Amino acid sequence: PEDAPWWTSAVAYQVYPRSFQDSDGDGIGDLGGVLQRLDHLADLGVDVLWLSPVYPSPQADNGYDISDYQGIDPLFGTLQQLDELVAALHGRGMKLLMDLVVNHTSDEHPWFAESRSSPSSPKRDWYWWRPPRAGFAGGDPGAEPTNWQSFFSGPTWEFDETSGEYYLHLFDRRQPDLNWENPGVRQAVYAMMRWWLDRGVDGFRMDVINMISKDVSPDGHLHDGPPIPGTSLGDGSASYLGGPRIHEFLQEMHREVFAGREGALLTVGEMPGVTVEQAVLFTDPARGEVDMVFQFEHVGLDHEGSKWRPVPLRMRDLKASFGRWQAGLADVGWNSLYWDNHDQPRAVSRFGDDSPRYRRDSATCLATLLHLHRGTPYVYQGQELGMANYPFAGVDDFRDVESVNHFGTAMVAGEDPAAVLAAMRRMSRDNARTPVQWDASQHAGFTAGTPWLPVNPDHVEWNAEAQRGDPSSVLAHYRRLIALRHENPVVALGDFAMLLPEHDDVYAFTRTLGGEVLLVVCNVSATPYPLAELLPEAANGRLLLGNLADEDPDLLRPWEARVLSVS
Ligand code: ISL
Repeated sequence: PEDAPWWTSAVAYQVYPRSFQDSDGDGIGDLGGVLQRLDHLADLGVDVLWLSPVYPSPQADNGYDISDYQGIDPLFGTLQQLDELVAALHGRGMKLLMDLVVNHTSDEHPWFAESRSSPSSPKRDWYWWRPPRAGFAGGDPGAEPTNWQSFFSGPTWEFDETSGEYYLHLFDRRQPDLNWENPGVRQAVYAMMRWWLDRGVDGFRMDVINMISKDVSPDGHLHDGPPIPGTSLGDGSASYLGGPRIHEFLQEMHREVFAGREGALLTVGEMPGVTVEQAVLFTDPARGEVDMVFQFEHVGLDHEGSKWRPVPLRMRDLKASFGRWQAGLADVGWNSLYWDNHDQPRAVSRFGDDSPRYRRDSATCLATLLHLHRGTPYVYQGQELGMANYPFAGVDDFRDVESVNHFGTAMVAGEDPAAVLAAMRRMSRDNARTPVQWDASQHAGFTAGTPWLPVNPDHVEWNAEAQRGDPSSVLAHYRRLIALRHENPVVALGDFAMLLPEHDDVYAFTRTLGGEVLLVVCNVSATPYPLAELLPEAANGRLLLGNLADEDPDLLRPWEARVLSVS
């Protein structure tokens, strides 16, 4: 335990700056706002702040479309404020992770402008330009160089009239993919990363980093994917998820950027579709790639094929998935742990029960379940307050490019608008993006102006101010969970063993280190269960942390969670 890296006992907190705190009244959160709210983070006890993008950007995807990697968008503030943030965090013993978005740039990045200007531009090869499919005229349906479907609906190719060629965009058409085959691209990215580290930032959360290597033939050919039923498009993921050179690129980045600075830094690769076998390779310290990855298995269990076809989560599927990740990274590598982020609906609404009766209890139960796993937990802003999904009235209430594009595509395909809206209410990323609820005032203390996305009307009851002094609040429970990880090496490093893998409602496991054993038992339902019958070993346990008052030794109440010392 003494030589375990610092982040094994750390907890990270994600700030989505646009929705965190506005300091200048324009309705959009900013760095000045983050600086004002650092006491909240210090009070929670988190060790790391991951800041979603604040770089200059046309904001087609809320900053995940970057037009200058080495600046701050005036919308969010100044480089000087970023330096102030680094200093203020370091002064409080916290670290700053910047978001690194280098699978693609904005279409307004000067690199892309130059690339687009002419097929003979020296930067032409920095992006993926391809002629129309043989036998098709550019711009015609089906003329795209491959059949791949974009993450944000429609084809991954945009036709450029000027040159008669297409460029690749796995995400929005305003997010052209960089060509990592080109060494000039890679060196430019590494230089930019070194520049941020030299400024004092402590690491990076790397956006869709497992997509940077594409499977391309020596002659430049990219391959069609299997057709997606009901569409004219195909699934290209085999060509870009964990592509042939991904490990080579990450190892090169490590050598060029992190070598000599490793100990103090933290790197986490966001990797949709990553398997546990691949994650072992990505996070094996001996290989020099990244410290941990964000995997997506558990956030894919409650929908079929597409996130827009949600189905209820089955607890045994969650156990099987988390259990495999815990086992797979037990000896080599490391897990990250999360329920939600700026791309996911609110956890209490999705996996818990946000009805008034169980909202607090299910929020604290889910928190306990996650934070007692082995790995580094990430708290998403507002999660520590029990923030819930937003009651969207109609399609005009949505702002997110993914949701807006999806609605448009679904209408063209003749889907039922009411059904499409129902799925969007449950799954839209905008659920996570409403302003943080600081107090009960009109705009929840988020802004003096008009918020860019409305504040959830439930803020009058659910807000930080109301919870701060209340020991039974969701906030206080998060504080205790974070402190427990800091204090107790079993929480940080203990071996994990799943119990009751087939049980529909009770999620239980042990953590063991040396002779010490913790038993964690969480009732993820509104049905009470006889604890002694399910887990006799609980009887002699000493309660370290629970989420409900006055525990009854024999009964595990709805959404009750207990952490017991049983050694
Ligand atoms: O949001 C998703 C679930 O529907 C994913 O498809 C998401 O787009 C994917 O997890 C990648 O996310 C990251 O890259 C995107 C950006 O829109 C997300 O906000 C970011 O977290 C493109 O940069």
